[in-house]
Amino acid sequence: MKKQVLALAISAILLAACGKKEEPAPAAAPAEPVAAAPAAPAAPAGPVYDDEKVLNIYNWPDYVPEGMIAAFEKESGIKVNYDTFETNEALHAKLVAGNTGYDIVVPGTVFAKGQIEGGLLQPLKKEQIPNLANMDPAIMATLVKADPENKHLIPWAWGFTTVGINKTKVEKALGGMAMPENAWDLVFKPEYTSKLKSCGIAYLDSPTEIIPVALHYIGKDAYSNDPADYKAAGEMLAKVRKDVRLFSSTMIDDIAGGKACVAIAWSGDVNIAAGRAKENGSKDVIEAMLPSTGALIFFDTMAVTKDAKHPNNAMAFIDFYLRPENAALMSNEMGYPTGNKAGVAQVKPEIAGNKTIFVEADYFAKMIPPSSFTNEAREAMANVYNGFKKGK
Ligand code: SPD
Repeated sequence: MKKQVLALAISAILLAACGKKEEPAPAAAPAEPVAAAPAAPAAPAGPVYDDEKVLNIYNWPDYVPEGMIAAFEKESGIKVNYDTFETNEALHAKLVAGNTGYDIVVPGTVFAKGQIEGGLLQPLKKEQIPNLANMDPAIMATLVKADPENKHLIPWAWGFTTVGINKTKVEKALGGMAMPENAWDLVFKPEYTSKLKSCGIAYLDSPTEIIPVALHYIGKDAYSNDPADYKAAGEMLAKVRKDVRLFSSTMIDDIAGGKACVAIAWSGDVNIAAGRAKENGSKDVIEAMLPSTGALIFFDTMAVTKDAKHPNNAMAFIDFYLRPENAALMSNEMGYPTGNKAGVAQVKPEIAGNKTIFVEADYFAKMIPPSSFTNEAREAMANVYNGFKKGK
């Protein structure tokens, strides 16, 4: 309720600032259409579907609320084939190879910029996505760097790459040693990693997940294009390699199941792990950290492939996903913030109040905003990462 009052207050301020007054809506539409002005394409009366009632979606694992796909299938009569990929690199390779067979894909904006420029994604038919109006304009504005004019991408969710810990186990493994002020020390500083290796250190298994946060840790630009910076990141990482137990992109069970007590992981996945551990009867405290030097923000976005066979079904699904109640489900069940302004009002108070999901403005200001990688930077990152992983 508080949020609604706030939203009303904000729109009142905006209206006042524009010098506009709200006009009462007309009681009824005119019986006969008045001469139509050639304006924006008219929105169809309802969803438009392709003849073949199929939709192929390619998304990250553990990223869709239970029952959401089934609800869309029931309502639309469309059969959804839902596959998952674990890294942006894997999705990118498929898109570059072409003929993916997928209609909707969910790249991070860090990769999507190049995919748009390379013609791998098609513009959205916005007239078929009326619920686009529910998106937060501030969030849409952040995508413009990757997608000028917001033609191709709509956020699925956003979150941040951070340090996730099983606090109970970490405190035990550290013995009397105090927790560091900067949580990144737990995964990058030998003083800590040498102790935490006993309960398990896990890293996300992808160059573009690890190298940017390593660069940030050593004081470099997380999206640097300077080869000397990559070399320095590799040198820092080499010092902790022997302490890293596993590389994984499906970290939820690794953390919840006790294979890792500390991980470089995605915020929402750590929150899911905390819930799963509880469900399994564990009393351990699992937390997504807010490192003092900031965490790396990401946006995962829905996009339609250039050769999608079911583009209309794709638009219909996107519109369905953008309903406020569905957007709210994403945050309530998956622990990732939605960029859907209308949906935020329906998020449960305990989720809306969780600072590791909806981070507070002062921490948000410290975070590392998303950018994008050039092909050269990606190659350099892959070389450093592969050397690190092999222990060379
Ligand atoms: N449970 C899967 C969450 C997907 C997160 N995508 C992260 C992309 C970060 N670059």
